[in-house]
Amino acid sequence: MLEKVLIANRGEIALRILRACRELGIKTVAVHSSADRDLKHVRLADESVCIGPPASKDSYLNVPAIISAAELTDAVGIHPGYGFLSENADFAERVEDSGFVFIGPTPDSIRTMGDKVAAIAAMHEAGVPCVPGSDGELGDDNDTNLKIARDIGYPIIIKAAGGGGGRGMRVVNSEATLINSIALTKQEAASNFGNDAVYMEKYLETPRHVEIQVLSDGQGNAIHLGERDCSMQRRHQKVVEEAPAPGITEKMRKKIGQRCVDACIKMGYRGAGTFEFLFQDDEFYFIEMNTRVQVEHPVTEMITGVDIIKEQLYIASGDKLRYRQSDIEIRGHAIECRINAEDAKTFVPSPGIIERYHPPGGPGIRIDTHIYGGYTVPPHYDSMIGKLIAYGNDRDNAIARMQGALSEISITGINTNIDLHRDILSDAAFKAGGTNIHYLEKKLGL
Ligand code: MV4
Repeated sequence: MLEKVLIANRGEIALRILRACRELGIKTVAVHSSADRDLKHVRLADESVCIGPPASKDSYLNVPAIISAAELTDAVGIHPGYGFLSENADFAERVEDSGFVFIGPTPDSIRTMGDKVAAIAAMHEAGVPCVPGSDGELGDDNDTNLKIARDIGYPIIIKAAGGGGGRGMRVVNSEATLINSIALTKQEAASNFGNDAVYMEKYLETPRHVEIQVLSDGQGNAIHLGERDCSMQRRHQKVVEEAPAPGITEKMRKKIGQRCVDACIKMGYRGAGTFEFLFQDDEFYFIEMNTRVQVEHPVTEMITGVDIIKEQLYIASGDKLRYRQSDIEIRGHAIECRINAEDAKTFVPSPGIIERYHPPGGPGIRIDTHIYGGYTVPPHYDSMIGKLIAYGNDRDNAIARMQGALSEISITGINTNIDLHRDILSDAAFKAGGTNIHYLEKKLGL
């Protein structure tokens, strides 16, 4: 096992990684900005290094400072968490070239999945079902592009190869605006991603966002841990996630899961990963692959009993996968509410001092958070301050436990979205299950 791991992240995920390392007897190095000296994991880590001023670009995105901290502390591995440098292939390469273990996929895999055109081509090759669309990047012949769109059928969506996560997309409803929309999307892509490649897909109007969690050792062994439903979102920010996804049968899970596993083996994928799909009319359509651990990984942990961060550490240390597919059983149901420090009406971040924090408890309740009474939420980073996770024997039980936890939890001094979660958990459509990606924005009147 790796002897010492540098945690190149902050907040709840840094604490989550620290706890996994502690269980495995791995020493930890926290790196933090000057605004983050009081983070819980910084106090708990064996060592800590301040890597720069508050702005992310000067600290959590400062590659030389992070590599130097690893050298200074004799760390063996670097865990990037999510966000920041977690899906930066150049960073992964720098980490490996400096003699450290990158706790994640190979730079090659990260690079391929970062290019959405290349990612879709790889999935096609591996037999993962994709959205009907252009076969690769669009060329500059208008007649050809008009024909591609006509064959797919309107509405279509133009997406930037360098985009993802909702950036660089444009829906086109009819032929009249196609050529102009392609040109506009290309221009934006060039300036935002430094890559003007765009592609076209059938626009699915009422899909759910269902994603498959995988673990793969890069030595020919891979498993899937079932799916998560992340459809409850606002402006591409997930708000509530759950596993398993309502209405997905064991047969559907097995089929799509195996496609993802086959793709991992074919690509020589190493590490944890997530295949994102749109799910509509009982069909899965691949859209993107995430090559990092995700915020919502706990719901999968709760229903499988697999500690995803620990498995990332085992894989990074060179171990073969410790589970076979037949070891994985989906049991019960889990729901996660992302707690954000934000204004309830405007969703504008609401940093400041947390006066009091009363965590909820009881059977099946898990809280992944770094906050404590007296902690100051800094204004420089993402507004998510924690995740409340409820596990139950079935979905109704998980909902009941989450509602209980939401009635107990109290965070004072800052504004949070806890009331929004109380609203969602008592919403009739949410209770029925299977709402699509547009549901929350419509409910909020956006
Ligand atoms: C789509 C789509 C409909 N049809 N692709 C948005 C984020 C990025 N991951 C892909 N996205 C979408 N791609 C086709 N062909 C609708 C979305 C989409 C969406 C997807 C998942 C979760 C939330 C979303 C919100 C708006 C649009």
